[in-house]
Amino acid sequence: TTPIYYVNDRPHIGHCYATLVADVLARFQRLIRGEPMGGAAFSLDNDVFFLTGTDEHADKVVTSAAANNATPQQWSDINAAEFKKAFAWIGATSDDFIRTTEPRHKDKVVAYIERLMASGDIYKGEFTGWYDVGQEEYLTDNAAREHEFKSPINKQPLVKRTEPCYFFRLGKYQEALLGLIQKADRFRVLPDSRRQEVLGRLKPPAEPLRDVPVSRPVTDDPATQWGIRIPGDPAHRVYVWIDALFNYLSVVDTAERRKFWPASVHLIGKDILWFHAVIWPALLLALGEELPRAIFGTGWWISEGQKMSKSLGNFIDIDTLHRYAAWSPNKDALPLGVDALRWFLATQGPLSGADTDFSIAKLVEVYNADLANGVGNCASRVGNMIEKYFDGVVPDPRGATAHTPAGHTVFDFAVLCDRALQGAIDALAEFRIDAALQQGIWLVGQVDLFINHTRPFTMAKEMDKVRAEGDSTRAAAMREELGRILYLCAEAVRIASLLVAPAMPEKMNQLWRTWGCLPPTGVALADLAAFGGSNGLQPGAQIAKGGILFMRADPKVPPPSSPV
Ligand code: ME8
Repeated sequence: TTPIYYVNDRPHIGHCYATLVADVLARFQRLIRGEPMGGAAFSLDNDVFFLTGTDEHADKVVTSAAANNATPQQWSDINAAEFKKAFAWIGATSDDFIRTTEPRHKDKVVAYIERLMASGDIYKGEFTGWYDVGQEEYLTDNAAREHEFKSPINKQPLVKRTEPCYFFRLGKYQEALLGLIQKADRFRVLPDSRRQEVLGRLKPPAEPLRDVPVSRPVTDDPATQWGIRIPGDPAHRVYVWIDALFNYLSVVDTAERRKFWPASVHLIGKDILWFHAVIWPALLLALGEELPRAIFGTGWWISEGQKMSKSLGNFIDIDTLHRYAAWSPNKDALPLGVDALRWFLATQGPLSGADTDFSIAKLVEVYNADLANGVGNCASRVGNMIEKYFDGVVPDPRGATAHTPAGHTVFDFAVLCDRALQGAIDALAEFRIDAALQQGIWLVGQVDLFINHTRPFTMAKEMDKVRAEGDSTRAAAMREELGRILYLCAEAVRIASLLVAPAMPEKMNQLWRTWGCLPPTGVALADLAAFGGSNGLQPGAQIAKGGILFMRADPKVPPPSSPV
């Protein structure tokens, strides 16, 4: 799952990033299971269920709707459509898109609240506290003091509020949560830095968890009337965060989809870690539901060295992303493309570490290194040599999977490909999509190294010379060796292409079509990636002349204009 996004505004790079990370993960998992084209059709037998959506009952949706002369529902409709469009453009293969204003969600939320009221985990009381209006959340007294009564996020002053209110007995679950997070088997908080962050707030000497408000009052002010009503008490509505967290369960809480719970992972940004690593699992414990297997908190994108802000003019919104993808980094007008952007975001993003700077210079650098000079160049070199020296017919390695270039150690591609595949799978177990994708680039690097050591183009020239001199036996032997080398290269590139495809599905499809090696549906990754196996490149098969995958960026071409 991804976070569900507030619809007060249009999507930006942060939203696209969170959904992209989930998409790469979903595509990888489908590929592992043998659904390489993934996401085209939703099937209930498909173990991957990828959920995204929008969080619509926020007060800031009411505010921005009013500022735009729209009702909250109209404004939500407009922006939810923008999110759907943005995610379709970025190529997200989500299986469902939940909007919290949909009856299928609202009805379930009411039922969950009723259950929690019946069990006594939700009760009525009165609340006074420091409220962060921008974040729509209360801070603890300590946290408010620590931040000098200003929002830690947007630095606006906190507001002191008192209100009758429904509470959730969070305190009751502190010990259970602490145990679960420490044990990290049924419920993992990842990466470890995020886990430590949560543990620090759960373990003594941290102040004991207080029960948390789960409602907001409803008054005559229309601004307070947006949201799901507390069952049996229409003077209160469900706090937007509680409403939102329930989306993960409400969507799959049907007879056909129940098997998808518990979620494998909630991918979130670090800003919403507390809600996901503490409040949400406590609610689930109270409901007697299983906990998600993992929460993974990513860092944030910043832009050209600074926090993104509209006033600084460095805000990377969806239109800016469109412009970057449409920009051609060379004079041949081949645009950078969505796949290159996906690659950059997925491999260079703030997945598990510090906040990461988005800069055009870095985008171009990575594009050249990994794509134009990496996968693209290697695939085209190998394809062109097979075209030139073997009329585009895949040469026969006669069972060989390894070759030792003169004066070098052996290149055993069966072993190298296996290592890359295993590396990717291991990385995915920790949700490290960046490291998983890099395995494909590493493998391409091995092929490049192999080409540099074996110099097939020089070999081809020598072969022609030997043949011209009349030594046809030697020429034939050379041709066989050349064919073996090129087969090893091509087959390794094919396997590398599988490992980068979750980030670059369009471009790798283009390669697979020209090489005639489109992965058949229903074959698991382990079989697809078996070197020289029945799903591999077949000796004797014809490969077509390929178009260019990625055209090298020309440093003389000016970068696209600044974000705003
Ligand atoms: O918090 N870099 O929604 P939201 C990376 N509705 N990721 C970013 C980012 C940035 N600069 N800015 C935002 C909410 N994000 C709630 C969530 S979930 C039950 C409810 C990502 O629209 C990040 O993952 O403010 C953040 O958590 C998410 O967008 C949601 O942003």
